[in-house]
Amino acid sequence: MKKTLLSLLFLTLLFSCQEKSPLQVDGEAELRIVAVWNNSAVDSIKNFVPLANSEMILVSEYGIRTEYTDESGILYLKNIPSSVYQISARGKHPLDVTILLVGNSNDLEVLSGMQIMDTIFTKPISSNGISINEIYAGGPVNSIFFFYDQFIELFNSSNEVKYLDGMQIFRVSGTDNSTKDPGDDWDDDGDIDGVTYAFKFPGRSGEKNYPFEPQTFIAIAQDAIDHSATVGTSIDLSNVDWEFVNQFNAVDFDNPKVPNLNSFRLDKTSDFMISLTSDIIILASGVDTVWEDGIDIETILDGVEYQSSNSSRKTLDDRIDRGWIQSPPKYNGESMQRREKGIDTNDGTLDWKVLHKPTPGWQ
Ligand SMILES: [Ca+2]
Ligand SMILES: [Ca+2]
Ligand SMILES: [Ca+2]
Ligand SMILES: [Ca+2]
Repeated sequence: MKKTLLSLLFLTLLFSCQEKSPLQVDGEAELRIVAVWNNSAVDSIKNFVPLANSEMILVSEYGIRTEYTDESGILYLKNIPSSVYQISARGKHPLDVTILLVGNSNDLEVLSGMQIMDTIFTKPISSNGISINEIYAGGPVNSIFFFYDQFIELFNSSNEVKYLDGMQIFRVSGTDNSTKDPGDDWDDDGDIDGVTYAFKFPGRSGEKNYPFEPQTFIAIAQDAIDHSATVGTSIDLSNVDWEFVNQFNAVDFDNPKVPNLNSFRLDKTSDFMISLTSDIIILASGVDTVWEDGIDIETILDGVEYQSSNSSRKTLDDRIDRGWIQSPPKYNGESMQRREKGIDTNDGTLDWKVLHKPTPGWQ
């Protein structure tokens, strides 16, 4: 099997070099991808075994395409358009369906006329912490510029109770000057800069007053109101777990039945309003309480960037996430969520998908 793989890799190189004349029209490339998993713990000879019926997600400038490998772990596609592809293979572990196997192939360049072979080596993914699981930013279907029904959802994918005390949620969209981008480490000192809004759960990191039960979600609303009363196509957020309330803003709505995350950026009176189509959201432990000099990377639990167009430049530091989510159009009622709850391979491009309807507190 190993030998076969080596020859596959060799063929990949060989075919990659066979670029044909530029006269050929777009869409004549062929792609043969094999997904494999490492079986060495079970069988020391057959190290890599095909992953049958696994989901294959292909992301390119043409959008996101989902296919499946066959019984031999192979996906064969003809007539695919020229582009640079990010490809993710995801499947259930053949010996334990509770384990997800994930492998990614990044920046695969496909040109017309090419026959490309690629092998994706999948690995078991364990998720054992708190992650940002859904971002609903774009607003419902409406023509009055209504987007106050935004929410962020977290998931505790561990098997233990975690505590929210002191945890922080940031919007990171600030630039210092033309050379410094949001979510980048401006001074190369191990933190990310560009904090626009800084909100936190009550208390301090290490305290244990606000439990987050294992394998559960929490939804945090911009305002915990039944927004469908204002805009019929919107959603009811009156029963969410938490809401953002900027205590320096006298008119920010405060549902007394829903506990609050307050602002700790004293110079801002805005509610936690995020861009409808492109922004960076950071979740941090709360150990670093000083946002002004940047958020220490080691305290960041999760961070994601979403962008409306793949010509936009990703600016979030790669140590937080290597990819970015392609956001749905604004005022379209669509949301962004992880493909599998809590599963974070630190590649937002492949880990997330667009939902036709938001799902606050569930998946
Ligand atoms: Ca609010
Ligand atoms: Ca409240
Ligand atoms: Ca800091
Ligand atoms: Ca959800």
